[in-house]
Amino acid sequence: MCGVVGMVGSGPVNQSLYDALLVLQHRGQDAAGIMTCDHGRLHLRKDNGLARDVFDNQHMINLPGRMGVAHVRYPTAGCSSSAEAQPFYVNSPYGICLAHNGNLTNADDLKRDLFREDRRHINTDSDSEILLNVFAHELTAQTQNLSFDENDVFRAVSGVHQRCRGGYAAVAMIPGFGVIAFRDPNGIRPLVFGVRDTENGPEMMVASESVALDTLDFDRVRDVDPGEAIIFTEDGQLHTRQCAETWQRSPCIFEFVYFARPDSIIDEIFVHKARLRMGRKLAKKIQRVMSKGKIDVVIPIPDTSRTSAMSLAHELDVRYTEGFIKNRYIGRTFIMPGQTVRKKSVRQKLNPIDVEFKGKNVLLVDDSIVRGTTSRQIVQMARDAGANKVYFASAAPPVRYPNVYGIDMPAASELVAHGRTEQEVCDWIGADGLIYQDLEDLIDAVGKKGKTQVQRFDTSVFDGQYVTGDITDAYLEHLEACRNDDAKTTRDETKPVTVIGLHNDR
Ligand code: PIN
Repeated sequence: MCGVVGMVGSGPVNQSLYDALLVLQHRGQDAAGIMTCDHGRLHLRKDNGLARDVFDNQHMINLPGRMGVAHVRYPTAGCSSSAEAQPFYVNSPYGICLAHNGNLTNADDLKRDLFREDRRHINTDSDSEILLNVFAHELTAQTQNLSFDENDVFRAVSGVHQRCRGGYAAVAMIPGFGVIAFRDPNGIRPLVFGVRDTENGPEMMVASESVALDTLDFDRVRDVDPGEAIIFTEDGQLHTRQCAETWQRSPCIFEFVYFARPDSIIDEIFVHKARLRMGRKLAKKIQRVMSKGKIDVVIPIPDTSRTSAMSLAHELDVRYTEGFIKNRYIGRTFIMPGQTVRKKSVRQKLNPIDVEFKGKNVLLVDDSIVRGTTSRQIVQMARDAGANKVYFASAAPPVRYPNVYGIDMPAASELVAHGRTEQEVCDWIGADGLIYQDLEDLIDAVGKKGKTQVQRFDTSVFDGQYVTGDITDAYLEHLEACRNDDAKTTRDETKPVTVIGLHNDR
């Protein structure tokens, strides 16, 4: 998952972009980048690491200008070298830079077409570079001479929609023109924009999550519609247009389960409230499947699940307490010569408060169970702390299928619920009972039909139904081969930092 921001200001935008990245940091901790434009000259700083480590005072001084785009990365497609940090830049036409959240599901075909038909070289494994080049090519195709305007840009975005498949929320910038933002025709990844008044005039910002607008005192105007493009021109005009022939609002439901900050609003749905409703729905299920009085205390697994665990406990009328303390300061793992890296244990991140477990029947609540490895260790920690019975509740249904739209999830074979029944997962994590949210309840909790503008959620990780309709078994097999742990290890060990030269897959 990644976070994107774009801004046109009435003064320098570097500080606001940086501040926005800090509140979007939960969307990606792997790399950060800011590109600004000052008097037609682009300035870039990007590197691997957290935003607070990537930018120092001198970098900020070197990012002048009244418009810019920024990005925090969580690797999905491609790898995690600093050369693949974003924004990306291409010099023709006009000079365009772009930052992207999502994943293109036809990236291989696009890459081949870009080379064979458009004569464009892609120098990384990142699908964001592909998206940028498709956009650049489409803009070239729209413009006959030096001048261009927003109509050309909107037509270029239409061209992107016709060629690209998958999930994408992108921000781009063209020197002397402005900032452009667009969202895929299914609106899988979030994108929202707002305005703020300053003594020097109005400013406009577009970001992955509304929390970035809130904390910087922008008034949220609305979500960018699926398929829509918006333009903030350098001189402060706003242009919007629907660029897709057909579109539907079908956001990824996992944003609500876990990824988005609870204080964000996505497609007019308050994430915090959606999580409260998840807890209430789950409580109702627990009442249906478990006899009363079996649970003494509800304990959340920090942090995301707190909201739903709280409403769940309230609905069950069972005591809620914190039982695990999370260490906020997880340090680096130092690699000593001749030693292999030991994965940090869950125990180093979470420590139980024994008195809350001793002799009690506890219900642990988490937002989801993905690999199950953490859940298993936590169940054991609860037992070691003296719990009598350890029940486990997941605010999301079993995750059985991989995500193809930009959430960095393991290969299907590494998902604990893939090919296992709920009872088998329960046995695997070692719990005395496991209660999963039903998918219908999750959908109702996030956005009941008719009560929101959402036509359909992307629930593919739970039911294998991919909203773009283009996901074949062959694609999933390819993904399995790229994503499983063995493949990752080999790739990380053999991959050069910068990829130069021709690729074989053309
Ligand atoms: C972690 C949120 N959440 C915890 C992410 C663990 C799955 N895991 C998904 C549960 S936090 S496992 O709240 O943001 O800190 O099933 O893969 O073991």
